[in-house]
Amino acid sequence: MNKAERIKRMKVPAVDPALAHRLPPGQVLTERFPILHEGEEPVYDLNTWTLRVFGEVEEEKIFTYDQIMALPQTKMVCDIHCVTRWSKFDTEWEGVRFADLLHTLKVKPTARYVMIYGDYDYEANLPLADLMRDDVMLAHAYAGKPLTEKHGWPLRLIVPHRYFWKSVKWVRGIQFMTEDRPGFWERNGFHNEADPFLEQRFSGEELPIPEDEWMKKEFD
Ligand SMILES: Nc1nc2c(c(=O)[nH]1)N[C@H]1C(S)=C(S)[C@@H](COP(=O)(O)O)O[C@H]1N2
Ligand SMILES: [Mo]
Repeated sequence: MNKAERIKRMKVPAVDPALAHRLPPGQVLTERFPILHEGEEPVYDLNTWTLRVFGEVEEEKIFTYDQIMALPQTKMVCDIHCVTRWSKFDTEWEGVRFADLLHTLKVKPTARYVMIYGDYDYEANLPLADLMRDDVMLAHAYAGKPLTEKHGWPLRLIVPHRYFWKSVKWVRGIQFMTEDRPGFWERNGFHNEADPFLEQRFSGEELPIPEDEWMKKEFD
């Protein structure tokens, strides 16, 4: 099948012209929810699950799940954009704003970058300023229900204004840093900033991601 044929066969909703400005360049809208990650899905016991905060903080902290749930809770609706070209509008999340978590910490003024660690051996880097936006949260629920295991239960990051690989699932660690350092995909040819509206997909040459790559993955 040639490329034009393949694209014609993709069952994707047409974008309402009134919403077209919300679809970044080179993206296709989907109503389903693809599942994408490297490696195995972790299995947790909430009684032993922890979130470790370390690096440029006055005091390292280990949060239990109950302590996360006791922080101020926020609901939000946002659009998400994966570098494999799917976008999904109006996704509903509930969790703790990154900024609200930060207010419980004593972050040193030297902290300018953050590494978010997720199981297993996944990490993504972001400037601290990006994480302080109102729409960045550690989510534990999606569409009114607890996150499913495949989507990152019990806790995942949501960074709507960056390609979705920065939205680390199964978050276990947050490291505040003085200097930037590339995460997993950022070391493997993907863009350090990853703004979907600027189409910041790759750091160098385009990587050969087939147009329909995400259609072959699992969906909800
Ligand atoms: N821990 C972890 N988080 C991860 C990944 C991963 O491999 N491991 N993949 C990222 C990528 S590339 C994408 S597109 C999104 C997919 O989230 P979803 O499966 O809920 O759609 O998770 C991101 N978070
Ligand atoms: Mo992705």
